[in-house]
Amino acid sequence: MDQTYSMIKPEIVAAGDQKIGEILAIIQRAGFRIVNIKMKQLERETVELFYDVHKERPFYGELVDYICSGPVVALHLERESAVVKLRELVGATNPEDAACGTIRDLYGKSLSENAIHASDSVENGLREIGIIFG
Ligand code: FUP
Repeated sequence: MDQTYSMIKPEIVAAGDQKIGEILAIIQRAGFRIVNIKMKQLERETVELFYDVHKERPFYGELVDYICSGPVVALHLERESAVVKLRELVGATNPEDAACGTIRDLYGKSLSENAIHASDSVENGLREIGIIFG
């Protein structure tokens, strides 16, 4: 079994419980086990550390502001090939490019407000689980 980290982003959480429930159902139907879950307003320092790899990118400041703009739903997930399978389920970074039926296709609004995060490697997943869940 592999571990991965996912995070339902603020614009979805702000839209209310129904969308959160729908996204959790998609994840569960795809065979993921929820090891840990919490809805939380993240501290700025936590988000800066979380997105450290993007520190030099032009969108870093806006990305941190956005993730700090309201509570997120943090998810520690487990499944065989969890990282690859979750990224398939989530779709491309830009919802406009996301395959039909993926979470970003169904729920994403724009490149920056793209509904959900999914770790891009097993190593980063463990790092992100550590940052968010301790
Ligand atoms: P992903 O792995 O699909 O989440 O994408 P990245 O790690 O490349 O980017 C992380 C987040 O930064 C994305 F979810 C959205 C945001 N982003 C922008 O706002 N602008 C960009 O040009 C690229 C990414």
